[in-house]
Amino acid sequence: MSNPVSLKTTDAIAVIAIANPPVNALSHAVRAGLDAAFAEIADRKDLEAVVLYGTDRTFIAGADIREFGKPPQEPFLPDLINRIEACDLPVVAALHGTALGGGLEVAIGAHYRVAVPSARFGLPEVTLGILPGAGGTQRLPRLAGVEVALDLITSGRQIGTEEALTAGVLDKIAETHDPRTAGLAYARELISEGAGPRRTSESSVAIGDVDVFDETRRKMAKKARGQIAPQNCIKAVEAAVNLPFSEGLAQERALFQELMESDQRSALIHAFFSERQVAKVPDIKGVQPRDTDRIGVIGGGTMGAGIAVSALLAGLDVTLIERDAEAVARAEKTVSATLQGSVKRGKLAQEKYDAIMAGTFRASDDYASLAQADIVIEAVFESMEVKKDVFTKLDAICKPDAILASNTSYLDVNEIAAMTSRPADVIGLHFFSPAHVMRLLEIVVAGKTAPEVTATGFALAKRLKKVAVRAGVCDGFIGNRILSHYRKAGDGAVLAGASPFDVDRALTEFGLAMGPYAVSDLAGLDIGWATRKRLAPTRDPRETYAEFADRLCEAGDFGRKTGKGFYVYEDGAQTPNDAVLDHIATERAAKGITARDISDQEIVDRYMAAMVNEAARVVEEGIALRPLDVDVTLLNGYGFPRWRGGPMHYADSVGLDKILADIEGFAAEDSFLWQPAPLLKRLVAEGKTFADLNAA
Ligand code: TC6
Repeated sequence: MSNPVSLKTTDAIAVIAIANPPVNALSHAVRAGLDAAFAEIADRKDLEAVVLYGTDRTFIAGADIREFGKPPQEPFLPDLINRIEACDLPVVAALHGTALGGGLEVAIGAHYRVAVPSARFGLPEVTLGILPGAGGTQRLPRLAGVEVALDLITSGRQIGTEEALTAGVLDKIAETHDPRTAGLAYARELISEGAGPRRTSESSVAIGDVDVFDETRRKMAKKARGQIAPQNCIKAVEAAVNLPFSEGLAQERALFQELMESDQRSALIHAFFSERQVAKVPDIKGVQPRDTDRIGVIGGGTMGAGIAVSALLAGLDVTLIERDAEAVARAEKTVSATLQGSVKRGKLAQEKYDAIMAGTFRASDDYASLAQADIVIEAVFESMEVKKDVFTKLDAICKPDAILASNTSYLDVNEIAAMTSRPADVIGLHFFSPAHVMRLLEIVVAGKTAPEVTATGFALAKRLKKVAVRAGVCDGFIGNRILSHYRKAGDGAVLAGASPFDVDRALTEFGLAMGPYAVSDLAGLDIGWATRKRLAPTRDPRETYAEFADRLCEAGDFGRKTGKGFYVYEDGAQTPNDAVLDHIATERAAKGITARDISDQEIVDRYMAAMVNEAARVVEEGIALRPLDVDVTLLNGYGFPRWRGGPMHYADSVGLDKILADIEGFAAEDSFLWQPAPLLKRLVAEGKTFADLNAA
């Protein structure tokens, strides 16, 4: 393999270029190339400075994550960075694109940093379950102070050039957009000033408030509940304050190694790669998407307005349709208020907001204004009759190659497509509420959807900065279908003896963002009730139907929106609604169930076994392409803890044989709910994992 690192000389300046596409990750070859380049520089007498830059689209986006878990190969990154810092000539890192993780650590191991105006910086290791283990936790506090270092290292957030300059991470923002030109100009300036090496490791650490460590520990214990990486990050920065540099480095190494060996690290890296893998869909490989510049949205409720805002924030032209002038005015108000919220949070410039409201956004009650739309997304009431009416109108009005999409979360997209004269142009685009915030988009491919239309769905998702997952048609697609199954397992645990509050507690302790009953309250209990009523005629008589949620609905208690559901919402507080326990006791008596103690572990085991079992069916039926597509869906739309990697990764980590044994055990109580999925049985029999299917 050719050397990805080249060394050339220009005006007594050694110019080192890194060319390891796509993101110049610090693979073994890059580390070896850099090591050799600095060894050569140390032997030469004709040089006055060194410039280090990345070719193509970025500086260095970090260590090569694909090498994690493999036997480490010398030169190790911390040693390489020490060698760069030890160089006797001034070393300039010239930055563009994203200098992330090990890439930023290389940059702060250099003596000076210049960046093109659009460059971005960050230490995202914590999001992968590790810490900046190549001196980053020791050098950043010395450069930028403890507060800034703790913030950047524990959040993993990226900053731009202005913030980096203020923080002391950067010395200069170049006027040029070419990193090599910027680096050479700065090196010449340093040479003319007679500037020598400036080693960060030799400077002291500035600390403003000594309580900052405890405060950050408390903050992260709440914000990153259950995660070990943020806590180790804090300990490492603390070592920068309390220990000399070399001892701090050793401490950083030990804390880094501990994280490298953790399950959380492998789960988070699985999530990282899976989120990129989901876009690799075989039937659209190489297929050109259609235009998505002009979007139509039908319906200005929470979902429709959220979709409109998401598209507007991505710079697209949006026409929103509502049924009459009054509804149009209401929708306009919702969109405007949401966008203003983005302005307030600094996510949208005021001028951009003004431009959107004056030009790229319009609301109307006239379907004819959608005649030129490239794609129309319907987000009206979840009723087949209403949807059919909308699609019939769209079919008559939209231009020939326009894509007609439904945001339905359960309904049959084939049936919707059949209403039109162009079923190949019809697709499901299932957004999650609030649509301008939630990252997940299920792309529901119906029987006749053309590959070009599916490819356009993925292209649109990319423009909206969403993670798109391909789903097949079934009741609830990937996410909601699995959800309805594990919700039944939650209800089963309640009928057997747990309370809904026990279930919520056990699952939030496991790491879910919210427990299932608190989520139902948030979504509105009437939504699930409507679905249950819709499915009642087709319900299998062998199914144990839990009725206690229906009792709440019958009393008009729909959750947060009515102030009462599984919980009571009063004066900003959420407390258990004891009436629920009476309903449950009555139901148990009617069903002849004697309540028993259910441990938190059993609640988690039931919930996870049900989730994994239905997910296995979803994969086997081709509703999800691979187990990883299920993981990405649950991680981005259903609050599953990222540091557990998704249900399928979790199942692999505890062992599929354990999941199967749990299912078989629970079947003694309810043999209808707990039928093992054939795929799960087969994998266990063959000694295989879901990861094996991902790799196939
Ligand atoms: C670290 O540095 C630790 C240091 C301490 C050591 C002691 N390695 O995201 P994209 C691949 S930890 C290997 O689609 P974008 C990615 O899988 C690291 N591969 O592009 C994809 O491959 P595919 C800290 C990587 O323009 C392709 O590159 N750094 C790496 O939307 C394109 O990626 C990070 O956490 C990597 N480090 O975004 C940064 N990075 O085409 C992680 C990317 O085969 N990376 N790939 O699917 C990112 O955040 C983004 O990739 C990006 C570019 C912002 C650099």
